[in-house]
Amino acid sequence: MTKALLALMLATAFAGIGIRLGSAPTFLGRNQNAIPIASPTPTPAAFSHPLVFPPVNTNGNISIGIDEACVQILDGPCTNMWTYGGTYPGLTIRRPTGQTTNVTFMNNLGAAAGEMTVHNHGNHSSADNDGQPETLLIPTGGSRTYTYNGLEQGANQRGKMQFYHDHRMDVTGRNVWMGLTGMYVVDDPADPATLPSGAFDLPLAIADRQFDANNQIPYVFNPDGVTGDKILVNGVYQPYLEVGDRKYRLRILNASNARTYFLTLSTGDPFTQIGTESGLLPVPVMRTGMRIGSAERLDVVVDFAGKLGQDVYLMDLLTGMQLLQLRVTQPLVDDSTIPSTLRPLPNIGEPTATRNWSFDRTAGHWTINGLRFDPNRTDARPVLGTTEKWVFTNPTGQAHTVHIHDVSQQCISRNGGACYLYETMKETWYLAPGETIEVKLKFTDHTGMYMLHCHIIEHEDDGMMTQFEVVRPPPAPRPRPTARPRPRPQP
Ligand SMILES: [Cu+2]
Repeated sequence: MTKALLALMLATAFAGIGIRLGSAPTFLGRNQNAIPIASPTPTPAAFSHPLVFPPVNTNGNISIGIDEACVQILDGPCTNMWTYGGTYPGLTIRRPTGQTTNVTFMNNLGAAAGEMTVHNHGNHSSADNDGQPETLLIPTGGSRTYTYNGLEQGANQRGKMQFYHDHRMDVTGRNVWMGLTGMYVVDDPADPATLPSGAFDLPLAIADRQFDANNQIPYVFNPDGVTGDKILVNGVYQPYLEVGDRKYRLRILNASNARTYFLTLSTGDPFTQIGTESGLLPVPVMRTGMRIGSAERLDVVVDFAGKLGQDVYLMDLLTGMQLLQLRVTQPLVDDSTIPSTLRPLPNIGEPTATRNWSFDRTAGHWTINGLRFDPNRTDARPVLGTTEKWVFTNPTGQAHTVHIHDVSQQCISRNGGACYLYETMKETWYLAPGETIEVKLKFTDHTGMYMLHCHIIEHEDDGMMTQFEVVRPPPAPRPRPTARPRPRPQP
């Protein structure tokens, strides 16, 4: 029997539809990130708190304070966090594509937190607005405005769910753990209008935390990844949501520092995956289980038709935990449909150069091609306007999530064979031990420095990051002047 099947049987045995459990079943998963479940802290009764959504701002000019706030997560004392605007997750930015957005962040944290930098993950930002880890920082007591023009190669950026988070060199793990994460939805009129929208379009950030006896979340760096035994959805532990008997679009972000999930529905029903972190897929893909590594996104539709009166659980198979209870309480008319074709991939041409990136373990540290991050070293200088093939390998015993800044990438092959149907275009790739993935990417619009790293954030902070600089093409050689006949002396 496979481990996954065993976990599935255990999970479904405790998570039958319509059964509300007094407390969540907890199983020690076999994944490398799992830790024993021991909870000295007051814990809300399972599914006693409603799912909440962070405030949404749709304006072209947005100001966000990087503020300390005490956030009510568990019962008992509130949890001191570092936040974008006072909530966890932070303020959700929701903007139409093709429109310029200016976001000003004010660093109101104490001096001990240090300078901050904000990366709009998945956005096609100019280098200066990409949240550089060691330059263009937001000083304590100061502010910085990031400008996103919403364009890519002369057209609108594709609709998708991005997210923004801290990216400061060496301490990104601490800063994200303390709460510096927010969602960022780009709406695109070129996407099918019949997909579930409005109140039926729900962004969900899943993230784990370890709480102490006072409900605080002290961060203890562990280069193998920092995890916790409480899995939160939009900052709530085991929330419930009342839904209607119709289709819903769930935009799922793994906002955890390190933990991987394997998501299922307690009913065994499939998700219809319509998109990735880089926008809609060419065609929808039905999936009964979905692995999601740190920083990956899954854009899915779930249909609750015929489930009126039932409770459906969003499950994590790796821990056996129920993450979210969906109570199907309202009869609703469903006018949404999922078209059989969604969005074709953009044509980015064929690669003219190949680069190899090995996500390594070297001298006790996480490295790329054997080297730890050094802001004074640049490992690639691709030329603006060209397409390259990048090959990622993982010779280590741990999984990595490979994240490339600047532009999305299209999958060429996985392990020498076909790519999964649901990973046509992405910017964060799950690379299990021993795996190889080939992608192609075209460097458009912006020159300058961009990051390439593992998004298991402690791997990144330990050194599994490098940078590449998109450069202008070399000037074309000047045409040689054609030799002209010498004037002949007149007789
Ligand atoms: Cu890694």
